[in-house]
Amino acid sequence: MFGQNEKAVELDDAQVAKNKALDEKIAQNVVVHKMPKNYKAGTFSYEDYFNHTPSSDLAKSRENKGQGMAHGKSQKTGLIIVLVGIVIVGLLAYGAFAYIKNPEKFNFFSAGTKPTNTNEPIVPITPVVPSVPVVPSGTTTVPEVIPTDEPATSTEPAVTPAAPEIPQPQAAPDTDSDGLNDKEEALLGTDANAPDSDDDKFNDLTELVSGYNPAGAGKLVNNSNIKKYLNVGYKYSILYIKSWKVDLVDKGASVIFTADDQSFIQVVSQANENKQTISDWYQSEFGAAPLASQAVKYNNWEGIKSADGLIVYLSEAALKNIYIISYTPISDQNLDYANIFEAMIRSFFVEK
Ligand SMILES: [Ca+2]
Ligand SMILES: [Ca+2]
Ligand SMILES: [Ca+2]
Repeated sequence: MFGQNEKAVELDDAQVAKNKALDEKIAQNVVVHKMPKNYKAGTFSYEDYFNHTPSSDLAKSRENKGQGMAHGKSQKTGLIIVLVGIVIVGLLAYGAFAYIKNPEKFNFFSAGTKPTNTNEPIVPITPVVPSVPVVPSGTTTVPEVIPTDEPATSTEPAVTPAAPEIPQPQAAPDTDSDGLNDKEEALLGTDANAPDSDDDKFNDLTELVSGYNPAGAGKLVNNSNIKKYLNVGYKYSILYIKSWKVDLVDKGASVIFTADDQSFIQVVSQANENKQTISDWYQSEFGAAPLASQAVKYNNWEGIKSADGLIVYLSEAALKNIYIISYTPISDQNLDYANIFEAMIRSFFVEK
């Protein structure tokens, strides 16, 4: 009975030892042949690895070694990793120190160049359109064909007329000092840098107020920038700047020539009911006789000029109508078209 028991014990021990050896062998075989799937793929994880390990003791023993797969080389590898870590930490510390000491060196964008900010809206580039040069409205080319029979030599007045007593422009400059300011020269097509634009020995202003073309051959009406206005109802004609706007009021009883700057020259016509001379009309109208210096006489009419020079009252020999020609500048200090006003007065003609 005891022997049986002893044998039974021995058998049990032997069986236990055999089973243990088998277990270990199975466990080793499993470890060798059942590597975690992710390890093969190169993305090893401990969690994955232990989940596939059949023996928790084995997993525990490997965990205790600290580096999992490091096995016997773990100490040497750990030392290398520690050394590399120390070097990296040292480099980072040096970099931080260098940045704090001199941050400018770490600005990788050149001075003045703004780094691209992707948060900023993209502004479309506006193409540069070349500006159109401003050409004075009154400037046009002088007629190309100049008649060979220059009327100026034979029909110019033998005596150069004296400079008219007119209000002198105060705003626009007169570059060539010929009496015509630069704005008037632009309107007439004359040379603002030459006192005698057409080189005929007669000064630009002298030609203008004498009824001749200062920009070329012929009379003033031949100037390409000048046009004749004819009023049929009140039977008169007057020259004006072609580019100016012409407005008729009250069936032509008032005609307004407006310049680009909105200054204007106006002709008002009315019946001379009492057939008065212009001097008598002026006295009855204003209560005082005109001064002799105010009297003006051109073509087929006689007139009285206002003291400020901006209005002329006139009547023709037949004393049928009274005509009033006035200049309204944009300001009293800006009589830019005084010479043109004078030229228009002198061009006024009562038609038959
Ligand atoms: Ca001039
Ligand atoms: Ca000139
Ligand atoms: Ca001339």
